[in-house]
Amino acid sequence: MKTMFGKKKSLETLRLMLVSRRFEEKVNEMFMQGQIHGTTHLGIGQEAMHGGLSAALADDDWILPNHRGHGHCIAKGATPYQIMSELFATEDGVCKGMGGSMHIIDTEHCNMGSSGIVGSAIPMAVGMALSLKQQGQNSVVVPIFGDAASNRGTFHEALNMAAIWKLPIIFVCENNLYGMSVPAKYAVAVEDIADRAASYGMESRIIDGNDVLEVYYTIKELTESMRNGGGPVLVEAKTYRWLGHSKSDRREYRTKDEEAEWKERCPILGFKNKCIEAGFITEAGFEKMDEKIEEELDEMVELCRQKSPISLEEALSYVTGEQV
Ligand SMILES: Cc1ncc(C[n+]2csc(CCOP(=O)(O)OP(=O)(O)O)c2C)c(N)n1
Ligand SMILES: [Mg+2]
Repeated sequence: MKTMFGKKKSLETLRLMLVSRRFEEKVNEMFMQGQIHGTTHLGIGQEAMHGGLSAALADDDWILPNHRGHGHCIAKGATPYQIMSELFATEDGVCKGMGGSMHIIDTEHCNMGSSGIVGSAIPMAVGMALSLKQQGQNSVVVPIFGDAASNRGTFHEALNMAAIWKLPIIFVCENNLYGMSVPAKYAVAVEDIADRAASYGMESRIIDGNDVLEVYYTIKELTESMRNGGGPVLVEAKTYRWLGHSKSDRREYRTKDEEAEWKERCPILGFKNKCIEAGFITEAGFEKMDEKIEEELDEMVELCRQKSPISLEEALSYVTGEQV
């Protein structure tokens, strides 16, 4: 089931996960320095989801990430510069600087975007999949949401409708064990969120969300089944966010031991070791790749810093239609 990728795909996937990690670290640094404002939710620790999903999905498959979605947006095709510019609120941002961290939408790469409303994208996926199906298109729709979102009514309504209409949707739940400070063990009434699918006569899978190969092969198999008329499936990926929920979280609701255990299962190191074992890269080659990414990100941040944020007048012009 988990056959190693070929060399090219392996190195592309490894690089993508590393870009996601270093990008998020850079975002963290920029926030700490007060260079970018608002709030942000980092996906550090969840990179196998970014690498696995993007490798498995076709260009015209749609994703709808949640508020923790920078890595998914980059993986689906936006450049790190477009996403960083969005955070710096400049016109080079993927939404011309008006969306910010939580409202990134990139229809050019079939990314219908995220919002700050937990669980809001799940029913949107149903509408999109229904529309695509009626148009006779073969695309699969993938809403990506957290454990806490699976407690919302939107999740349950969406699963029911997707099931009765047999829509091509892979509901991907990134169960990172917490919704803000609340443990899923406390807030979710079932042991495994995947079990919720049974209420809607829907198939489900539980996967290791830190294993990029497992994510890839699961999603690949499901997209193929859906392109041949298969109905929706709920995938629960067990994973962990290494940092706090957002910018002001001291993580007092969990132990350092728990964090250390999950860091041992780092999705990037795990896959890097597989790439080394397969002879695709050496430790030195990996370090070189890492340094190159860091350099590119530093240059990118410098470019963002040189640009001015969009003006209020310019932002308002999109509402009023008046030219600035
Ligand atoms: C409808 C709604 N309720 C509550 C919130 C406040 N809130 C923001 S993020 C969050 C937790 C989300 O947790 P989860 O869905 O597990 O995603 P994660 O942040 O862990 O990736 C909550 C409750 C919100 N933004 N929207
Ligand atoms: Mg969560």
